[in-house]
Amino acid sequence: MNLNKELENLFIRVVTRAALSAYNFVGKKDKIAADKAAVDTMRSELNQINMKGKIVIGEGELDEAPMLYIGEKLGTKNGPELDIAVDPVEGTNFAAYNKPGALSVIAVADKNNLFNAPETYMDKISANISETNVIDLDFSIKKNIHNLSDYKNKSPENLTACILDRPRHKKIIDQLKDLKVNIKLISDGDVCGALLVTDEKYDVDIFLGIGGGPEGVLAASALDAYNCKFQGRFIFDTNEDKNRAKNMGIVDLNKKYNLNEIIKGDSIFCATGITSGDLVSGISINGNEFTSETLITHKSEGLKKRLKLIQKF
Ligand code: VTB
Repeated sequence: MNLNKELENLFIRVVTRAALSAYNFVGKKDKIAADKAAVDTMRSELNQINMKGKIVIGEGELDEAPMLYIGEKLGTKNGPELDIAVDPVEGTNFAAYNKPGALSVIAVADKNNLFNAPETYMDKISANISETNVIDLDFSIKKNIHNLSDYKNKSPENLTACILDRPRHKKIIDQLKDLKVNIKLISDGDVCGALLVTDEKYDVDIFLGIGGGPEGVLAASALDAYNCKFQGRFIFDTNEDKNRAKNMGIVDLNKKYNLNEIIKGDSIFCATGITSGDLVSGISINGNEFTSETLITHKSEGLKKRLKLIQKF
């Protein structure tokens, strides 16, 4: 097993430092600058880790951000071969406009254990359930809600669904309303949205809808540690998307992926708050020290915790 306890601290440091770099651009109305700051810091921090790391989920193409690109090799080359998924600033709008919920996120697994996903949209569903066939991307909204209602022994009026506030979700939202399900609309940040099912304190029973594919893979790695269910199906609209997917080895473009086809074996997931949100608090600065909060999961260790750190610059 390659993912030892020592690596936890190293990856916490990567996202903590990336969040601190992005924090300098909070409220400056410049998404690209915030992203670039986090990307540059992530790259230099990752390069100091004793590993043969490869980015399998990067960012960039969709919003032309400065990127840690898919296939990029990182680390000192002395150490385990690892697959790395990053979203240096998840919720660049949140950071740029000083809104709650901007995160710096990373997920790491052994080589070939993390899905190599193209930069495209993904239809997603997640819930905190242990049985199969309760929720499914191929079920109607009505069936998913009724199954969930039976499973949780809660009437639909007492269920809450989280979904990105987008015109493309109008039909789903209308169906949820008809079923009298409570709706938590989020403007961005669906890594966090998908993870709100993990703990009853967030009062979210199901996460649904179409968001970024990379964000889906990142969320899946944390949901695995929480033993939650997740399914995703990539959406390839253009021929360019389809060709890119084929070049990445995706044969069946309509395939529905279950969680353990996206992330296998052990994994570490870390998300540090840039601005405070539902999952974690953001960076705060006091003199020559800064405080950060990171949600960390490590599947094989059964680790799921929030870690507050006060560090010198
Ligand atoms: C989501 C969300 C991101 O993009 O994936 C969303 O997690 C989906 O894309 O924070 P659209 O905005 O195009 O609908 C973000 O909101 C921004 O990357």
